[in-house]
Amino acid sequence: TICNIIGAPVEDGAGRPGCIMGPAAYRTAGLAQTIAELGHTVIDHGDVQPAAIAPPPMAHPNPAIRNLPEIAAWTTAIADAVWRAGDAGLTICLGGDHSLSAGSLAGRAHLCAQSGRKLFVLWLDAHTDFHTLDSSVSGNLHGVPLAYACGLPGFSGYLPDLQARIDPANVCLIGLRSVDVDERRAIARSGAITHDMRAIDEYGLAPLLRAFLEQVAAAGGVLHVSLDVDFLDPGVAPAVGTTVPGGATVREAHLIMEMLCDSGLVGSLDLAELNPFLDERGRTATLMVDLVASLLGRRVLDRPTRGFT
Ligand code: DIR
Ligand code: MN
Ligand code: MN
Ligand code: MN
Repeated sequence: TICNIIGAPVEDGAGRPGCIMGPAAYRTAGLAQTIAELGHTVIDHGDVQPAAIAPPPMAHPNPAIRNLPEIAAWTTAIADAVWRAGDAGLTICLGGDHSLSAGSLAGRAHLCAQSGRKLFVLWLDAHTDFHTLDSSVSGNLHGVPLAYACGLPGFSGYLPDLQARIDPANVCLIGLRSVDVDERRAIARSGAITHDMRAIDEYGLAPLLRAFLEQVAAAGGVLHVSLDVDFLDPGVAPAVGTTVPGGATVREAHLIMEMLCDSGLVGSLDLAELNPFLDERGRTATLMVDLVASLLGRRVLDRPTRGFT
């Protein structure tokens, strides 16, 4: 498999600095070597450069909103890089805060609209990131990318217009444990599939994920996976600005990655929100690289798989 790596060192969408160092931390943790050792071809496209921000900055009626022109420039640049990488193999975006996914989802949706393949999204996050510019309370734009990519109202004129939007019915969110009031209403109304931590505790991850993967396969779809570091429990993944207790375990996260690999359905992956400044000796970056290895076929014992062979 050809693995396209795209660095997206955006940090303007997060509440504090540090995500700018994310791509460098993944490279330092040996991401490319790890993927190559599994027998794949790595193409590292380097880091995306946003175009210069055109003054005057666009003002938004919600006074909380921060860094909107910056995120607009990043969204355009990341969408373009993802689109140019094409839809062969696997494209991995190294964040950068989760606002990077506004661009990666827009780029993937554009590719799928051109190829006629149906795009599905697996959102692994403590949060829904389903705010609009009007509903955001924090004003941090890492809270809006999924709503933007699904075409919710109010983004036009502020973030780039979408070539194609994602159908919320094709989105599955897993790991939820911090959802703001307006997001909760909007995600319920959208028709997206939502599994909070309680659902994982009650049923286990495997049946929840299996049902969604069967839906993707039945539709002949391709899957975009967006992995926020805070999906994981802060005890094992401390390097993120918005830790929420009670997250996924190391084994749960590996199980997801192995099942995704076995499905053969994944076309793209975001690694979002890593803040290496908050880490202890790179342990979070190292765990994330190990999870990518499980997605790309690393196994304890031989098992049959349909993906990334
Ligand atoms: C919160 C936190 N809902 C916000 N969102 C985060 O800022 O809108 N998403 N951290 O990953
Ligand atoms: Mn997120
Ligand atoms: Mn999150
Ligand atoms: Mn949020």
